[in-house]
Amino acid sequence: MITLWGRSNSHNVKKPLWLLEELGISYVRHDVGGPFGMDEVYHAKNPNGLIPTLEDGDLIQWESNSILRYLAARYGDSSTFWPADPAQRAIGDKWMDWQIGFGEKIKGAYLGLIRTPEAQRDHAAISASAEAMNSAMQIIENMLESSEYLSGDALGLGDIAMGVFAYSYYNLAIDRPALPMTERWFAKLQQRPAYQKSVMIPLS
Ligand SMILES: N[C@@H](CCC(=O)N[C@@H](CS)C(=O)NCC(=O)O)C(=O)O
Repeated sequence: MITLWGRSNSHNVKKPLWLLEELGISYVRHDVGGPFGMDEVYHAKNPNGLIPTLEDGDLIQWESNSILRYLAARYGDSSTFWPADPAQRAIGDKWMDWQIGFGEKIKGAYLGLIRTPEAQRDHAAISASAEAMNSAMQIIENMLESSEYLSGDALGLGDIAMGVFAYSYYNLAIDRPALPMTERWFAKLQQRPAYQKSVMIPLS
């Protein structure tokens, strides 16, 4: 049985949760991090003191994108989440690394608007974060003009990593430019039961 450690409202936990749901794998999840804290047993599994951590038999894996790669390689279908052709796999793979930069850009707006009382908000930091995200999303928009998904013709790991952040981007009270291709992609993600279950929860 696979065990996933981490609170369900974390972007980085949502990624493996979504993939586990897409793959139809049985798993148990334990709340760790944020208000749930982390004990010594958890720190022994993940010396970074961060979530998520995945346990599968003797394997203890951390770093959310590395967890995605492991799950896809072990349980995925070579025609979808883990393409056999390295060049095909590389298309989605780069978006997983690109997403790490986006994760930094979203922090100002996410923490400011979701986790900070209104009176204490740093509006300059929120605006700078929104502006940085809007510029980055234009790069996604350009990619999606010639591709159905970030990973190519089908949903792949690049879409999982960025799709989690797209949900937050579209649910934060910020000004956004029109991005028709990105909105089409986001609409397709929202139709997936696995995305609905693991990603589409109120931001907290
Ligand atoms: N690079 C790591 C980053 C993990 C990370 O920053 N996790 C955050 C939540 S998204 C965390 O553990 N925060 C502390 C906490 O929740 O207590 C990954 O992708 O797994």
